[in-house]
Amino acid sequence: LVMEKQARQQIFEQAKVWVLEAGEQIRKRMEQPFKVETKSNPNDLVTELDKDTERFFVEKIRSHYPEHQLFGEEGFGDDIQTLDGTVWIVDPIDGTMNFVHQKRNFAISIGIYYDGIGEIGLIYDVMADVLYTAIRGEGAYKNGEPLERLEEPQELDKSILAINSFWALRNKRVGEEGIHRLVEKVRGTRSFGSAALEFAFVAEGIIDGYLTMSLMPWDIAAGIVIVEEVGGITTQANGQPVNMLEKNSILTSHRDIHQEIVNEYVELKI
Ligand code: 2AM
Ligand code: CA
Ligand code: CA
Ligand code: CA
Repeated sequence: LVMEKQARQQIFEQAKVWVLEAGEQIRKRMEQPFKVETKSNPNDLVTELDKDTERFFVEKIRSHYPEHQLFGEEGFGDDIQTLDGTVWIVDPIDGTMNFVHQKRNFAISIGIYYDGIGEIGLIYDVMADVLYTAIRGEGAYKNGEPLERLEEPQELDKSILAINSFWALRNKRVGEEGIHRLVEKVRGTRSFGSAALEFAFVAEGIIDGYLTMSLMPWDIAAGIVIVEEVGGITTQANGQPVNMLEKNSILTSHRDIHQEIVNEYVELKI
């Protein structure tokens, strides 16, 4: 069964209205002081705006689409066991550290899945006021303008790769030697601090790939749909399919460099 097209379009239009409204709220409220707390460790930040933004989506979805579920980072949604039916996978603020320290470079990320298939993706760069969107099979857009498919051939030594600092650490989960060779091989590396925006930038073709060792479903749900719509590929870092109910390592990239990174450079140790 697939999602009915007209219903899907209606859900997309509604989600777009809500994400823009949530973004406007964040921009207003961040001018006042807000409370910052820590979660799993002193660098794992959460603010009252993360929580309130997720609550905003929970309330909207429960009142407009009571049969839909919401799976969100801050836990105000549903306790999801399966991806049956329509599930909104929501990260209310992706890049909370950027939000707190930089007051920019963060996004709202919403993936809408139907029976496990990504149907809709929205990534809203709140301070830049740039909205990346995609509906499965209908292409990807940036502020309503179509994104070009990633059709130009791409080579690894001419690629910019987004990668976070795990490769500089003695990370037990990934072979250092391969990552060192990869960093030497590519034209340059970047680290934006928002997984959702890193996916959006891959889709836009302004970076060629994003490699990271540990992301949750809400970090990637929207991005996967958007990257797929321009012909990019997303898998776990070892090339295995992503599991949208669990933590994953991630490689999302232009088609031409994906297999080479997996085969020649990434050695997962778990
Ligand atoms: P977050 O800001 O929504 O928590 C930072 O490199 C990226 O990794 C962000 O997209 C961030 O999402 C995500 N991330 C996932 N788990 C994290 C954690 N435990 N601590 C910090 N960032 C995390
Ligand atoms: Ca977080
Ligand atoms: Ca996130
Ligand atoms: Ca978040």
